Amino acid sequence: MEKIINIDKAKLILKKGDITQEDTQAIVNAANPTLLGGGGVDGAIHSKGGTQILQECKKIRETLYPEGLPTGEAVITTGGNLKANYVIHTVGPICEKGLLDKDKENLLRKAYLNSLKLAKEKGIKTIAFPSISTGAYRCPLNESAKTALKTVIEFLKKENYIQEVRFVLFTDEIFKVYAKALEEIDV
Ligand code: AR6
Repeated sequence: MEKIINIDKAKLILKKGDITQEDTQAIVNAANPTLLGGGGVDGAIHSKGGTQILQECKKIRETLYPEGLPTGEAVITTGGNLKANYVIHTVGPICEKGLLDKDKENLLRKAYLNSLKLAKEKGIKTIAFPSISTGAYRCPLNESAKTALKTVIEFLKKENYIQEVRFVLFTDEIFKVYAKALEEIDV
């Protein structure tokens, strides 16, 4: 299951898969403010990536973010034992009532955008994202998919640095929602 479109010179790819297996230069982690791990994609990245990632996250907490990483911000560590060289850790919003209101939408947008900006700063040209905030953080899949895709497409249209962005979606159902959302967006 894969869908590929061109945005100027870059490729935008939707695929079904496990993000810990991706060979992009960076993969993005849907973390929480502690940066110390958790369930879902965060748990999978830490367990497959090994302890080096956690050590670096602890360092970041001690130095840059003693009170935790604020929602919408992003930080980078190496990829440990993963194929990817780097992991970009970001925190999406929590949608308590399953609603993506304007504030939450803006925070979700920031999580994608700050991850892309950080990738560019570090010279990363290929990056893979999971569907941030749509698991444990309970944001609605369809609206979150649209926000995610629009944010990435806008960035790729403005910037020529990043060559490939992959959305790595964990189930058939999530893949289908993203594929439909992409069809509904004016690219
Ligand atoms: N590859 C790709 N996608 C995955 C994988 C994987 N290996 N595993 C799960 N997903 P979630 P959130 C999908 O809950 O909603 C953690 O405990 C999953 O199906 O991982 O941002 C953190 O520590 C869903 O579509 O992240 C935080 O506390 C998507 O990844 C909290 O969860 C996001 O689900 C963050 O919640």
